[in-house]
Amino acid sequence: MHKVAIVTDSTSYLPKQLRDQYDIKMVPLNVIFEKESYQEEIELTVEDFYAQVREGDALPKTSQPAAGLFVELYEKLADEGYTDVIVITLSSEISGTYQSALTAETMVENIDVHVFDSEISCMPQGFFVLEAAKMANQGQAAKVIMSRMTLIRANGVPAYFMVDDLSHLHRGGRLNSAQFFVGNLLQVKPVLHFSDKKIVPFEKIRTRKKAIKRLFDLLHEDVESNDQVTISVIHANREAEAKEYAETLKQDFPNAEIIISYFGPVIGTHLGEGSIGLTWIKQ
Ligand code: MYR
Repeated sequence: MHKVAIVTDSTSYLPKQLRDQYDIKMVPLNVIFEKESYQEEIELTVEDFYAQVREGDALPKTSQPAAGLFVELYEKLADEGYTDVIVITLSSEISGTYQSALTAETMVENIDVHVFDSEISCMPQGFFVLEAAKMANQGQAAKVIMSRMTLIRANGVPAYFMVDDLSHLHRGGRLNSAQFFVGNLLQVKPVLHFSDKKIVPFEKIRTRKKAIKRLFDLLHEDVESNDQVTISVIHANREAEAKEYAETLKQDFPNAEIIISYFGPVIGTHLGEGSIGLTWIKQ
């Protein structure tokens, strides 16, 4: 008889209440201020992170979880009677987290480890995690869950985001097509998305207001007002603004489930405060 555990890294930023509801385990990435390293969500809250960035002189850096952290978790899960563990990570092209989870797989023997590259991050990654957790709770086998996630990934999960200040992404080296922005790095509020596991510009836009409007236009172009869809507004320390967008979405898409999520410390390090994202998945 199989028993499948679902693990996400911290960057899916699934609201804790959802993680508890579906018994989803979480392995944190790290934020490093000066030489001090903090596990996000565990040792560093979102509020403290943005406050510290605003007050401090030095900008933070990030790092993947050590393989040892995954090994500890795999062993604990095996002791608890799990036969399989599915680990869903952020894109392997922007973080070594996927590699850490894979390396750890070679160090354990008493549980079957399946590592899934979401090829994205944040709430779109969270959609994979939620789907996997629901299936695991229904007693589905790991192979079936992995096939389902592979299919969802092949169909694509739309996700677009805008940043207030491109210099964070530029500094962290996570933005492809730097050429696109040469000469006007600070003047544009680009809409970005993922392609081939990497962050690439979608459209160059001049103002924050227009960039956010474009995110919503993209949603309206893809989703009919009566569709059964889950939509997530993702914000970097802009909760009130995100709530307003969620209210509008409730009216525009009466059958939709709306989830407000956030860019936490690790992703916030690379996007900067004020970033807004929109992602959706049809049911
Ligand atoms: C690490 O140090 O391993 C973590 C690196 C994280 C890079 C994050 C880049 C921004 C991702 C934005 C995702 C937006 C999804 C809607």
